[in-house]
Amino acid sequence: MQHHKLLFIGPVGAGKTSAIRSLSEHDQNIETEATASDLTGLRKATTTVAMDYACMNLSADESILLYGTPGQSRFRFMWDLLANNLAADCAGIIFLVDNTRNYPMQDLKYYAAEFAELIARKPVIVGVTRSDLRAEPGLEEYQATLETLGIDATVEFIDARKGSSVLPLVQRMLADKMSFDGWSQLLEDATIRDENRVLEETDVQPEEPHYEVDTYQGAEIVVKDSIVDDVMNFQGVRGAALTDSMGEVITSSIESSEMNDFVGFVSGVITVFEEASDLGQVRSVSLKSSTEDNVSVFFKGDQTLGVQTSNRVSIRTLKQQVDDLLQWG
Ligand SMILES: Nc1nc2c(ncn2[C@@H]2O[C@H](COP(=O)(O)OP(=O)(O)OP(=O)(O)O)[C@@H](O)[C@H]2O)c(=O)[nH]1
Ligand SMILES: [Mg+2]
Repeated sequence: MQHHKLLFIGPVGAGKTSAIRSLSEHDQNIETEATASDLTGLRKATTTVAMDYACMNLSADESILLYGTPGQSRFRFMWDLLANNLAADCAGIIFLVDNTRNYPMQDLKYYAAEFAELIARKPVIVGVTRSDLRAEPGLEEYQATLETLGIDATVEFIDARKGSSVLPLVQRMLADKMSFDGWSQLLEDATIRDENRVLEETDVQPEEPHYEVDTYQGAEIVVKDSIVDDVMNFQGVRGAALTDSMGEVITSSIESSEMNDFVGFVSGVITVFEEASDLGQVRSVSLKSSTEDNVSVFFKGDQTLGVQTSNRVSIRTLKQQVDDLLQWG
């Protein structure tokens, strides 16, 4: 029996689980979905915590194994396991990107960097989902970003909920590596499954979480001022300050002017840190105090977010919460 593996990667909610589900008989899949209790929950009810797996048995001697990564970076230990172990010998990567996220080009760059080693060795096809909800950015912008990343991949709009939309990507990736030639029958079957699913879904209306789709702001990241209010809602946060590239405070809920100045100062010296330490791009700096509050400073594009917390709050938890906020903009 010859197994051909494909790995689905991409950000939260891009449709990796949906795509794998759409290609297979659902009851035979392995999914590790958990209720999304964090910000992801605004966009969809569940998120993958470990991996997706499904097998397409095509003939007595050929099958396709589909592996999906979790999108959330807190589960990145699984990225490593999938990329270097379970799917290290995959025939190709299907890279899904959600067109309605705030910074899809940033998503592309982020996951391209995280899976750089595998991407360098394998063919990649990029599928952009949810373009029915927002048409911008267009395919040319993805193509241009891929070029700057040095990735030679085709990009197309797909609907990850529909097997008939996902299957052509699989076919393109694998057809010339396989002796299987029943692709048109597979496509017909997938189309019928899609239609049946639409009928089932109109029978039972699932409670979809709702969120507004903003208009596309372009590739440049701008953290919204409201992030300061959002951070203030986290447990143990005493204050937060957002500064610009010059270290000037844009907005702050921290009263102490020394602390505000300090956040601005860190944003100014971080490039020096980066060069002197040879650590590459620094994402955050945390100062832990044994008696007083802790201060964590996060860098995103040209802006810097400083957060003052009670020293009872774990810096790791705070980082995760802020990472989520910054990713969703
Ligand atoms: N409107 C629309 N919805 C889509 C499209 N593609 C996928 N979806 C929906 O988007 C959501 C994608 O969710 P998942 O498949 O769980 O995404 P995922 O990439 O596995 O996410 P994580 O496991 O959290 O990383 C589902 O609610 C799909 O129904 C599309 O093209 N258009
Ligand atoms: Mg998933």
